[in-house]
Amino acid sequence: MRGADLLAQTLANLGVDRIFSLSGNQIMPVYDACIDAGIKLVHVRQEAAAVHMADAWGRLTGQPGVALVTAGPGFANSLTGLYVARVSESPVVLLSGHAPLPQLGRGAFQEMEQAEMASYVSKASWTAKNALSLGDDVANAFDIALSGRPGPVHIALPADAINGEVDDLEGALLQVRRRPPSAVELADGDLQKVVHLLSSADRPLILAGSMMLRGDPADAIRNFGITTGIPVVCMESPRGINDPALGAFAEVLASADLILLMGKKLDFTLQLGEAIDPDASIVQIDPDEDVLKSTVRNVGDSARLTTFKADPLSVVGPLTDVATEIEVSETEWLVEVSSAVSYQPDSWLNMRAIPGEPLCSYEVTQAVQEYLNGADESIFISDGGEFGQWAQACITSSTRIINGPAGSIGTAIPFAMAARLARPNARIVTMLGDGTFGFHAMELDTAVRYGLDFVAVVGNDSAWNAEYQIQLREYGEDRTIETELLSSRYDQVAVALGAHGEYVTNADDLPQALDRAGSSGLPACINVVINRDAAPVVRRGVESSGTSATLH
Ligand SMILES: Cc1ncc(C[n+]2csc(CCOP(=O)(O)OP(=O)(O)O)c2C)c(N)n1
Repeated sequence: MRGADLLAQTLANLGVDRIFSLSGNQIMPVYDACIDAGIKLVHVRQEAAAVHMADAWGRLTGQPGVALVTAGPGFANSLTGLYVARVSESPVVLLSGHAPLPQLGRGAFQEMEQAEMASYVSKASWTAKNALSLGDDVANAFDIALSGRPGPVHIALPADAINGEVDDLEGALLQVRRRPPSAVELADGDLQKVVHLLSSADRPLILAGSMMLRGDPADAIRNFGITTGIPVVCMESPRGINDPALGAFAEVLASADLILLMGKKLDFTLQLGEAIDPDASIVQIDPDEDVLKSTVRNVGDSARLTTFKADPLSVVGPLTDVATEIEVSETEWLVEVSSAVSYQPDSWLNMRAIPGEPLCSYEVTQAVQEYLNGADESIFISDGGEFGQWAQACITSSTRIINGPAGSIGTAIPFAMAARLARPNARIVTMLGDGTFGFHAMELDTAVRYGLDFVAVVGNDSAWNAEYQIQLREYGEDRTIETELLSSRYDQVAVALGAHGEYVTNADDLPQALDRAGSSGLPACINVVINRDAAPVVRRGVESSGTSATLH
């Protein structure tokens, strides 16, 4: 047996039944080993898509998604995926082929400092030493990906290691060691201290970061909010406090007198702390020393800041138990925060296109919402530019995936494919801009080959509108440059790849197009001709849409 067999069997023992991959001669032994290990491969059309799929798998299942790419260029293509997973706090294990160790420094084929490159966008990365180390390498990668703040881990697999002889595979598998769980909990006194701080505040607010938004942690943090009567706001958008999905949240944030950051970074999404009242107390529970240090840099080492290095995932349960002592009542503050977060301007209701004219983004979201409402289980995936902002602002679904604080466009189609594998019965809709569709449009071919159906609604405004809007706003109408696209028939691209296509130019036709797309049993692209609407800005008393000055 080979190192590749030890690797694949270890993955199987860890519960992996599927790897997202793009082939290359450096990793073909692993493909071969997957046959006997009973692991299926999903072979994509560009490496970043494999990592995006692993990322969505990680977010939806709570277990690391595994991606496998070849050395050199294959690995380099996967880096964006690692970055997105890192910033979205999603557990991923990336395996990449690598030149044989004895050839390093001698001009080997696709020789590259892969582990070093990945170190900037992953929790950990290393090059495997030999065939026998591969079992421990993979087990270690899983444990690191899942510990503390979840994230991606990379292992480079030298050709001599994956082809190296493993005499006793069973014995080697028995030797594979898992790290004992290393969650850092809070001492009883500290739990009491946090609860005391919360109960002494008049307008406390709990902010949860990406790691707390999915699966069991999401239920636990919600339960903590219900037990304490303290509003919980989940933040995962690169627009931060200006995320239109959070309504007029920025207004109430500024009047909170205590903020509890649960796995939430005090970073650009909170305007490096500027969005918080300078007199408000800040309590942060976070597993990462670096995150806590950066909070100190942003707030200053002042008496108003209390930090705890601990796992919010492990702390939230015990904190809830201690907090049952707090007297809970439906406070005015809770109502104030809830109504701010759910606020949408009335003017949106009038956003309807004249028949025959391009649709408004808002009315597209309303039809999609109706369609999602018709299913018991739904997954909504939002991606890209101004259209994506409208989608996030207006659509609710039992599960939502967005590209996260990284603000990286292009993930939607790979995310939707992985969502179908993770949730066979869910109704899956993704909304993305026409520019964004171009990143991984060819993955519709992958989706057809693997029978992964979902509905992709492409808002076609023939522009990279988010950037076009910046040009309009910052430089003027006569200084827009190179942000226009063609009004291409992306639906026909889908059909050419064996998927389902719909072309919609009229709002009345959208509901039937969604039904046809959903019941086609194929991946589907609905190409909807829309206006160049600026992203929504939600300010109470300001009854208009426009573009907020945020990152793109
Ligand atoms: C990987 C990556 N490249 C570029 C950007 C910058 N960017 C953000 S939105 C956007 C335009 C998106 O255009 P489109 O998908 O057509 O959506 P629209 O804004 O037109 O609704 C661009 C280029 C980014 N965020 N991520």
